[in-house]
Amino acid sequence: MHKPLNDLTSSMSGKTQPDSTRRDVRTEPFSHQDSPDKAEREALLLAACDPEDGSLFPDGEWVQPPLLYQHALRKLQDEIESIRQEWKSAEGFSPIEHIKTRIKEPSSILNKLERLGADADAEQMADQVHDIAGMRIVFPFVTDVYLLLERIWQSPELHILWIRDYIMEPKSNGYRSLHVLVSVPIILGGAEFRVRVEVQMRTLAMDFWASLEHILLYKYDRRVPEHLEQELASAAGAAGELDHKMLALRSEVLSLSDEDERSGK
Ligand code: 0O2
Repeated sequence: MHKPLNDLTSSMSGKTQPDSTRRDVRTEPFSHQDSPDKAEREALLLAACDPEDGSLFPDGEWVQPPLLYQHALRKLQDEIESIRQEWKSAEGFSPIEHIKTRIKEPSSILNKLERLGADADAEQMADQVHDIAGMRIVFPFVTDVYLLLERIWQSPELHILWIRDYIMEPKSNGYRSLHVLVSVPIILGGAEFRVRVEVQMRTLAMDFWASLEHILLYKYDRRVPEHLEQELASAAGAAGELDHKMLALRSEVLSLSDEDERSGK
C-alpha cells in the first residue's frame, strides 16, 4: 500500500510544499456542471453535425474543423506554459515534464456514447462527452500535480467545473490520474465564450502504467483475463511505490541543499 497524498506532501521539504496541497479540493464549491454553455453547444453542433439532417459525424469525420476546441487548447496551453516558465525561473527546474493535447476522434466519441448507453446524437454528445478537448500534463513528482491544480484554481481566467481525483482514489484497475474539467474563455468569430477542456494530470510513473494498460486493453479488446487484471493492478501499485520513493529522495536532496546553503558551501 502506498501512502495517501497528504502523507506524501507532508514528507516534502518546506521549500516547495504549499499548505494548499493539504486542502481537500473536492470540498470546494465547484459548479459541478458537465454540460456546455449555449455558445459552446452551438459551435460544437455546427462542427459535428450534417447541416441537412443533423446527423452526427455523417462521414465518420468532423463536418468542420472543431475550431472552438483548437482555440481553447491553445489558450490553456499558453496559460500552463507561462506558469511553467515562472516556476522554472523561481526553482531552476520545470516541475512539468511534458504537455500533450488532443481533440477526441469522432470514433472515440461514438464509442464513449455507446459505452454510456446514450444515443449517438448531437445533444447526447454535448451533454455526456466532456473530454472532447483534452490536455495531458505529466509531472516527475506527484506533489507538483497539486501545485498546478492550485495555480489553475487561482487563475481568474480559468474556472474549474469539477475534479475527479483518481490519484487519491484510484480506479479498480489501478488507473491513477487527476482529471479536472476546466472552463476556458475564448474568442471565436468575434464572440467571447467559454469552452470545456478536460485536463489529465499525472506523474511519469502513472503515465507509463496508463500507456501500457491502454495498449493491453486494446489488444484484449477490453476483455481482460482475470490474472492479467491482477498483474496490472499490482503494476499500478508498483508505480505508486515508485512515486513515493522518488518523492522521498527529492525531499532528502532538498534538505541536503538547504544544509549546504546554511553552512555556506
Ligand atoms: P481518447 O483519447 O479519448 O480516445 P472522466 O469522465 O474523465 O473522469 P471516465 O469516466 O473514466 O473519466 O471517462 P473515460 O472516457 O473512460 O476516460 C477518459 C480518458 O481518461 C481516456 O481517454 C483515458 O485517456 C483516460 N482513462 C480513464 N480511465 C482509464 C483507464 O482505466 N486506463 C487508461 N489507460 N486510461 C484511462 P480514452 O477514451 O482512452 O482516449
